[in-house]
Amino acid sequence: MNTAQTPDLSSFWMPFTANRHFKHHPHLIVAGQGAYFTLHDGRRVFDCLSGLWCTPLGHGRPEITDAVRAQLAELDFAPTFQVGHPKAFELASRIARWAPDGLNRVFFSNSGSEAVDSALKIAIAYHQARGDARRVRIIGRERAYHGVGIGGISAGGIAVNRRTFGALAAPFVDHLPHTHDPAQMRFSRGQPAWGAHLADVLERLIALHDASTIAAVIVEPMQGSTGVIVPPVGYLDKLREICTRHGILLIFDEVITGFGRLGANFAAQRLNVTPDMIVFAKAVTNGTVPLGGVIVEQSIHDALMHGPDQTIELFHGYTYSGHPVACAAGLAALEVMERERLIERARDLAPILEQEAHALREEPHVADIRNIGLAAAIDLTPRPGAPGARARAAFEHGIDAGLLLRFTGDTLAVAPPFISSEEDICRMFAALRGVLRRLD
Ligand code: PXG
Repeated sequence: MNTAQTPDLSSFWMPFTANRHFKHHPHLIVAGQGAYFTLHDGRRVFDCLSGLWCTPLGHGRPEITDAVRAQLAELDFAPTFQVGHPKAFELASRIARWAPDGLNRVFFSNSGSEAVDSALKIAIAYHQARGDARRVRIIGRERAYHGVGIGGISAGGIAVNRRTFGALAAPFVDHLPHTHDPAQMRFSRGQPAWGAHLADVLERLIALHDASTIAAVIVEPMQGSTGVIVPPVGYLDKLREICTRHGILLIFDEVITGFGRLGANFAAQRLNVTPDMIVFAKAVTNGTVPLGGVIVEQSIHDALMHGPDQTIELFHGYTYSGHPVACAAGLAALEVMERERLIERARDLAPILEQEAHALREEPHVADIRNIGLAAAIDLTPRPGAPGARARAAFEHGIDAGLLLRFTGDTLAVAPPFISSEEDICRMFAALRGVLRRLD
């Protein structure tokens, strides 16, 4: 790196980062255009994970830049407590049009974590409003990532995210087993055939806790952060059926899958299972301005609209819920996605990604490959006694090979921008093949 231009790195405490390692071996991203980032030393790298699943339209979209600039000039901030501004209503209506039928009320937050907490609160408030105040328990799932709010780490199932903060976690929570069993599904293409029966564990949790204590089940339709764990055929349908039978709300956390990643607006539509709420963030603004939210089925919303009409129905909200600049960015991003038919494009690119990903099967250290939509993960066998070291080495070699890869544990994940060309995707996997061959 060109140290003459390096800023002082000491003050920024970086999130989910090995800070000391980074500060000794920094990689700074200084520009982004299309599907590529430019690093501090001038090298260009392909953005293999669309930022952190945020930028399906690629970087530097002039339509979003123009919309944000115009919004800042016209109305840079306006409160949404007891007053409103048009863009928040327009974006909510647009998101409702993208969502499955019946899910048409939108609560805004600034991040996925806040959106998860909002959804859990809405679930509990809904049952309370119906006189079911005992329904406070939340069922999450092992290996789930629902962000880092107290609700998210409680329902989440990633042990390291919970370990230190156990004392803060919500008390009334239980977890379904995750669905990943390599012995049954190694090298699956798309949804594994095995595993629907794991949804039956929900019946056991209901027998244990009693349905009358359970407010909601929250799952990512495809578990992204933990390495593209694809739902078995029939699994989500079963969860839906069991929840409906027991009056339990089903929440899909679509922070990663929302807005096209699986080749449909939401995973709910791609997988043909309709939840009661959808949590979203990330791609709604193409990652440009923080924004998240919850799309709520109308009757859940309506159940809370009671009492005199001057009553505040839900004691919950953020200063920046429906921030005008975020909403302008969201409207512009969704407009581009519609106009350029980018979700269809993601769907068309998916078989190429599948074929290219699975073609790496015989490469050194590859233990498993999984994919769905425009996302894939490659598990590497860990170096003995050094978990994570091999994937970190792949990340470093990746930069030399022109790839910004995402690694977590010994898993590499790719989820390229929808604007990628077929050639971009083939080049990414060719470079990745070279990276795998260089690993020791
Ligand atoms: N739910 C899900 C399903 C997520 O994937 C969040 C909630 C939290 O969103 P915020 O905006 O609060 O970070 C997420 C975030 C990765 C990666 O490498 C994934 C996320 C964040 C950072 C990295 O897969 N997902």
